[in-house]
Amino acid sequence: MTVERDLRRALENDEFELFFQPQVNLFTDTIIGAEGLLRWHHPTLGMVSPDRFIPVAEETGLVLPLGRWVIDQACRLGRDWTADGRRLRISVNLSARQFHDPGLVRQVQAAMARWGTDSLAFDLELTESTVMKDTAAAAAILSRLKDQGVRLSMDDFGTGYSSLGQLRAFPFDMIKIDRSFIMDLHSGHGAEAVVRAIIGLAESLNLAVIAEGVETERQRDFLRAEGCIEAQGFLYSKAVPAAEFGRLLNRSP
Ligand code: G
Ligand code: G
Ligand code: MN
Ligand code: NA
Repeated sequence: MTVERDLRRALENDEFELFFQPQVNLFTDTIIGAEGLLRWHHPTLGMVSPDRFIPVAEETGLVLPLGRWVIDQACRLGRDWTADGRRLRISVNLSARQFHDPGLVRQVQAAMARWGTDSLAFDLELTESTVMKDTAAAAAILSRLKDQGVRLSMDDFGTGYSSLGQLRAFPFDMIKIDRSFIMDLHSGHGAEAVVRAIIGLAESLNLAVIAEGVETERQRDFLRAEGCIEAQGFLYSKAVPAAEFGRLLNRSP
């Protein structure tokens, strides 16, 4: 398969780029953070979506060196963006294989020690299925990450099977409401009740909450009315190259 063969060389050839999607305060429109999202500029196929190559990278183990590059890149750029004391949260996605890699904690620690600033909050996004695979091991890794000062977000929340009890047992800081629920708002599928319940759950567990995939003003207005403070989605911005994110940041209130 060409993707697998080409992936092996892509890191050396510098074909990856980390894009950033702004995360904003719904009430002030201030940029409070960004999610790093990988892009692969393939020499002949053009832009290849992570949906296509992350599963292959996961399968082959190439996600480990790739993930190390992502973490280092995110921290390095995060340092640049917070050099003036501006507070910012930079998140990256972790796959299951990366999460269970014994070198993860030290690697994150090294990147933060090398690039960290007092104003930078470095955040890791994990899905429910990643942490539910082996809950005892997951809890141990999560608490070691927390000890390093890493923030932890549960990605795609609402699509998996984690029990509320488990959610409470893990040291997450934030819930990311899956974009399928935001997409279904105002479509007669009852997503309003689900979104309201997740916001209430986050509040009662003392977790931050962010709505993903916000595309319309109507969705934004609903989230504001429900007291959701943070959002991410095409209404604000798609994922953009680092230089462009830097410009958005400079223009942000
Ligand atoms: O931005 P977008 O549509 O292209 O991302 C598609 C999927 O790829 C998302 O589920 C996202 O979490 C995942 N993804 C993007 N970047 C990374 C990354 O750096 N590491 C991992 N493990 N997943 C990523
Ligand atoms: O799985 P994860 O939540 O990490 O993936 C984020 C994905 O969501 C990326 O592929 C990103 O490009 C995509 N995304 C971000 N905002 C929106 C949006 O407003 N609408 C849609 N359809 N996709 C979005
Ligand atoms: Mn994510
Ligand atoms: Na998500």
